[in-house]
Amino acid sequence: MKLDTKTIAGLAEHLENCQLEARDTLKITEQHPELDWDDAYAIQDEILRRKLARGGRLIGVKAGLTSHAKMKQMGVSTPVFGFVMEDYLVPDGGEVATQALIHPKVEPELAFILGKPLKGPGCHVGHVLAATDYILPGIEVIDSRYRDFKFDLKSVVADNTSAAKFVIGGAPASPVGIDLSTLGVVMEKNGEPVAFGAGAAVLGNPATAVAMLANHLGARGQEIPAGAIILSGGITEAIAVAAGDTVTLRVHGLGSTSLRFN
Ligand code: OOG
Ligand code: MG
Repeated sequence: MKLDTKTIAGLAEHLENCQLEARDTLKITEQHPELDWDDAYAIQDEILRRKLARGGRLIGVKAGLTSHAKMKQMGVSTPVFGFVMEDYLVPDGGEVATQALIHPKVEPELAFILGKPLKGPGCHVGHVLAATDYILPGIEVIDSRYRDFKFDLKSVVADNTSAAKFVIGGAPASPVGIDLSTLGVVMEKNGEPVAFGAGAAVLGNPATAVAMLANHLGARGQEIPAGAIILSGGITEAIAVAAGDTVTLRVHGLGSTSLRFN
């Protein structure tokens, strides 16, 4: 750790206020170039602590930058991990208030819902499939608090990996017996297909991203509890949206989920 507790608390407060007030900020590494990975996750943890202290409920975790399309779009090279709160979840077919966001983008993802807890280290795809109750289509709405969505990995980790809103829905299915690599996804904006892919875009198999997430948390003494929702990461690059847009994600054999920006 390079930053002291007071600086970490101050940066967490700043980033969370940007989220709550829908205003952007400069990358925090500009002011604190010495910031390391532990500092970045400590800032993220402090944002979570603030939300829990106000009565917020943690309902899941997310992996991000798990596909080459996303890494290329953002100019980075390793996955990152974050959390999602109950008030990030939009009902299937529901509305998102665009005014409460800075510059939202949508990503097609697979959501894993755990029936059993998952704990690293040593977690692999087999453990993930055995612990997963069902998978579902999920659309993540990301909204980096950084100006023009420009960041480096440590800044985006501190900003809880741009997490803002998400929707899940469709037809739940056990992942056992489904080839997650060839599972096809189509994301539509206002009825037009705008992004296509298959599960393999995410580290060869989205369950690998979930295993990495469990190992990341395990290294920090945490487990992913039963019932948690896990977003495994965008399969394609993220698509910008504006008020008036409707976005639908169709996943082969798993139905569809959608949301609308008002
Ligand atoms: C970081 C979060 C990326 C994903 O699924 O790849 C992410 C960002 O691109 O703002 O959630
Ligand atoms: Mg995502």
